Amino acid sequence: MTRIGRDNLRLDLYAIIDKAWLRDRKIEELAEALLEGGANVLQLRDKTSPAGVMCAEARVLQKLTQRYGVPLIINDRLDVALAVEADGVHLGQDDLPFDAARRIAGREFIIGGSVSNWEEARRALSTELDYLGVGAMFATGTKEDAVVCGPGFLRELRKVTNLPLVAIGGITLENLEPVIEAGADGVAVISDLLGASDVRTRARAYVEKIQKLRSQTVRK
Ligand code: TZP
Ligand code: MG
Repeated sequence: MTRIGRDNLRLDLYAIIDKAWLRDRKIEELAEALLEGGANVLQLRDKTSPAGVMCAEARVLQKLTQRYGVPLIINDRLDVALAVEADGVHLGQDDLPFDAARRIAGREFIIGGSVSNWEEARRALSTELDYLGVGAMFATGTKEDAVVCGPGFLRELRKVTNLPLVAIGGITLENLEPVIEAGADGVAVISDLLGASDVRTRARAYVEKIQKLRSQTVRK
């Protein structure tokens, strides 16, 4: 298995395949559309399936991510991520502590961690993470307990760290600008991608708009 390493991670469009958003589509169809659209990272998020099912889903995705040279990140479950030799894991505040995950997973593994306030961010910045997931940027119906911290928090965080920052929560093609302008290295999106009538075209529009906004943005 060729693993994608921690170096030179490109995070612009961090597409999350949330099992709850599959509807009647196959997971590989969605993944292929996102990858063809130019997604730079694919995350598997499955809050309900047992580990064995999640491993099977991850393996299906892995065939595609390997073909596209894009990292596959598993949400919440380091055991699943290690079992299938995914490229990394994304951990929230209620998952395995970040430093414990690093000890278990080793130096080569990609580990991202969620933060939504300064206390979490300070703690996260004292561990060896590859990126921070920062959010929620805006109100979202996808995660019930999401706390909105907004692009303003990301902007402040940007001033104190060079660690890549991935904005998440309520992001749409229409509200991208303040997020990129605040200094996000990438945007993680579920509903605005998976709810689109044409997922491939929507993903492509994100990639293009992010590049355009970056080229225009003079950080204030
Ligand atoms: N973490 C913070 S907000 C959120 C997660 C997983 C939900 C993101 O989904 P959407 O549909 O892009 O708002
Ligand atoms: Mg989690």
